[in-house]
Amino acid sequence: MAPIILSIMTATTNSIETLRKEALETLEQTGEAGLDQWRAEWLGRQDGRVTLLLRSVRDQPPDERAAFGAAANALKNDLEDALNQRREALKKKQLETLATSGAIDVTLPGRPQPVGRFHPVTQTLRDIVAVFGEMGFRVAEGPEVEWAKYNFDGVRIPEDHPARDMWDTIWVDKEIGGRRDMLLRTHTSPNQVRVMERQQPPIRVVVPGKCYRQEATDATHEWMLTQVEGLAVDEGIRMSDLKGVLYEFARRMFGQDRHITFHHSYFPFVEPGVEMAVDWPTADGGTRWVEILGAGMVHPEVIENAGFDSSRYTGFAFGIGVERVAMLRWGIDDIRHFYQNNLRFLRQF
Ligand code: FA5
Repeated sequence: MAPIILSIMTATTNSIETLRKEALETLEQTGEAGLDQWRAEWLGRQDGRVTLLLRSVRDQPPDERAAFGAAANALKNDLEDALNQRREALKKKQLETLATSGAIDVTLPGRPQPVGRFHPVTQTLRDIVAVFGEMGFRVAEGPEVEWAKYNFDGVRIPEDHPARDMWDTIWVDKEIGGRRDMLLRTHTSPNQVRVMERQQPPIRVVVPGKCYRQEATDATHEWMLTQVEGLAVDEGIRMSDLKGVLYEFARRMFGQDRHITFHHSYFPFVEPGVEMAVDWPTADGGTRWVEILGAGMVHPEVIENAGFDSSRYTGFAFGIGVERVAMLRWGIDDIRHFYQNNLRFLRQF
């Protein structure tokens, strides 16, 4: 090493060019395995030849120092670039040799990278929420494990009301004194109460989420289902507003040619109550109505319970069955496909 250091100490800009030549020539002859060693010899942090050269700048005569420093720095950068290029070139050559020697069959199809995607029900849920978002509805959320006070009492389904039979409930707690309090929500309607508890009119929200019912499953019924609750409360809200909003939703979701129908229905927390159905093509070429949501004008008592004056404020509410919407959208004939985790089914969406 000693003679090299000596020669560097006395190096001039000219001898920098000599060094460059030597470094590049040896690099050209260095194979993959020797590249690290080449790097250590020329660019090593401690005693690489170019490092020492850079360190010797201060020993140059003052009027040569600037030019010398610049040339030495340029050399360092050039050698780093050359090293990277050499690495790339060697790698490329290696691949080419592998390919032409037959060790790799370049005509084989590549291995597909599996791409994740949203479950069809999640996709539909997001689209529904987006449609209402465009109409000025904000998104709120509520718990899946719910109190009877919100799931039933708050929406006018008292303990002894026959309407409680409408939802066969999955209870979470034990019966205490003939009463149970904690359950898996059977619908998203408890959020009507929860939202009105924390917000003053004007209210315009949608509340998406899972619901659970002790239900015998069939082609259109699951025991776990997804709903999107909608609630609008303000001065002067009328039934025509509800119909207009739901009609617009159906148009945006299913396209212009889909027909919808409203017919009267009973829910204790609305008056009047309706169900909305969409026409669904049947196998024999006809159509039938498929109910996708329940809705109605919020019952004045629910408004009063929330502490609002029902002579001033009116509202509408709806609860959309998301699986049913997804079924209509893609022509799926059995709701049970969604939750059987069959990837051949799920990958289609
Ligand atoms: C309700 O759950 C009411 N909370 C809806 C409502 C909200 C009415 C606000 C008025 C005002 P219903 O049980 O009909 O109503 O369910 C609403 C929708 O959820 C149905 O139209 C249907 O699309 C879907 N649905 C109900 N039960 C099931 C089930 N077992 N499997 C799949 N989807 C279901």
